[in-house]
Amino acid sequence: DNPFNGDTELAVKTKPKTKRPPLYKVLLLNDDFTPMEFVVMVLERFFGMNHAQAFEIMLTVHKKGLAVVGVFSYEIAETKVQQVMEMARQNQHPLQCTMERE
Ligand code: NFA
Repeated sequence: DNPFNGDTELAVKTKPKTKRPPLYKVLLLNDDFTPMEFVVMVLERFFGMNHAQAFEIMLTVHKKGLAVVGVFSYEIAETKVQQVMEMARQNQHPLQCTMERE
């Protein structure tokens, strides 16, 4: 009857599929034993921070218990965590570094 029926029903929208890869926060955790200067060195070496930035983030971890030290793709975040954990292990510090999906 209605010649326009086919045009008025079910206009389903599809999303343009431009999905970004998920990002991961790398977290550094405080402890009572790892020397402050060691943490600063780790932040300089593996997270490209200058000394002032590294000191500031180290103090945040020290005071708040943890801090995000960077946001990366899964593979890069995983590598950073491994590098920090290996450096801590070699120096017998209990420093902990983890990652979580943003
Ligand atoms: N809390 C440690 C100390 O007083 C320093 C520290 C900072 C350790 C950040 C781990 C992470 N020596």
